[in-house]
Amino acid sequence: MNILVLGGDGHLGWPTALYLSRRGRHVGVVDNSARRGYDLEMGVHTLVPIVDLQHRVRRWSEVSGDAIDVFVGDLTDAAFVNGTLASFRPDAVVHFAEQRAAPYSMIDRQHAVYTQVDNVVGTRNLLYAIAEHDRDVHLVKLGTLGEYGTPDIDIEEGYLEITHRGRTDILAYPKQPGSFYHLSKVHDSHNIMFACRIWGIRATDLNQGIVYGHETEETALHPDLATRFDYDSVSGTALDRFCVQAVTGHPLTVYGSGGQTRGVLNILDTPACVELGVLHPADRGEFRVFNRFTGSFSVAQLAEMVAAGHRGPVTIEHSPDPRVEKEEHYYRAAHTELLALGLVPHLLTPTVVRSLLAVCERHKENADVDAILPTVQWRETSSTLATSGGPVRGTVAAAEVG
Ligand code: USQ
Repeated sequence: MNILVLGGDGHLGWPTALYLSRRGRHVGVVDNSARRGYDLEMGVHTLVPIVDLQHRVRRWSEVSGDAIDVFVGDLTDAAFVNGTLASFRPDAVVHFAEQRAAPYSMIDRQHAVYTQVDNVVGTRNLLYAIAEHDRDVHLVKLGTLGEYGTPDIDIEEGYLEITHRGRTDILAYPKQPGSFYHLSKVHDSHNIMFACRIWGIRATDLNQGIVYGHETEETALHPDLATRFDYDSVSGTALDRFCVQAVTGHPLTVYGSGGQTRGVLNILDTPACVELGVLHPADRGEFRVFNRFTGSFSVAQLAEMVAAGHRGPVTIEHSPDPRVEKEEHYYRAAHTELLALGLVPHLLTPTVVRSLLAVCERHKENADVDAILPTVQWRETSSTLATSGGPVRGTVAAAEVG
């Protein structure tokens, strides 16, 4: 089976590529190094060092004996997308290649536009390429649980049965996303659903919660196979950030009351969910949505778990929330489809938090505590970061991957 992993140099794309390769799939990785470019732009870096894509792939081939094909290019370049599909001939395309940090998309107008153009145009080029190349190709797309927001009713998997004035239909679940990034995923969902309907292509949207953790069986085989670990205020997510804050003696940065509740997922379950989606493809014309998370926690609970798991003293600090979001709310989201396909989840336990703290402890000399406090304010229409010059499309791809 040929599987093309778009964004295969990123935090989750890389471990997914290795996981699929180790299980005998022929894997191709597409990337333009945009993720590495955001670090350069923001002046931050991954806690755990990573080597460049070509070195990673060569190391994987030595360690496993399996080759991974590399395609360097940008999904907003339609000719590149068409050419890559024609030459690799995938059975499935796994699409991680999007700007995925909510704070990055809220820096200013330029970053909001970049995020939405990059994500939405890239995905639309991909839909056209699949429709023109081979409509049997199964698109497995990384969506987000954040598309739904935090409604005061249960969240379903993609669709909701609605009865209105005596008539009933099953419609796309209402969306109330919380950032221009999350909105870009909503726009993608609409485009994919439409493409499935008009061209009869097949797609699975994996609406993923917040991923925590760092190592997978494959990335642990050699230090050069490590994936990135973000802890800065733009790209780091709550639990990973709290662990780095604890080991560096920084107070844990809970925004507002900390009652914001989210679905979370162990990094070990990310590639497993992707593989389940690939092995059980959607039907032709079907746009299928799976909610991908294995437990839900409030931000305050995550902070308390880190404080309890760390050997030294930890302070939890509640600062005004830089985002516009409900700080206390109802949250219950369905997530049965992947379990029904056979997912055996790795749950968030005190042992898992301690192992995450141990990774942070090992690499804490790399941590830059100046990168921890939030700099992006949702209520403002620009910020001091706007002087950074903006996203650096293309330049890093040439320097680091070429
Ligand atoms: N938060 C804090 N303190 C921090 C960082 C975050 O209290 O230091 C809070 C935020 O205000 C928010 C919650 O923690 O209420 C989650 O924020 P996050 O930065 O951990 O995650 P988020 O911005 O929601 O985005 C992440 C990924 C994104 C993915 C999403 C899934 O970056 O790609 O789509 O999780 S979900 O949250 O379900 O939308």
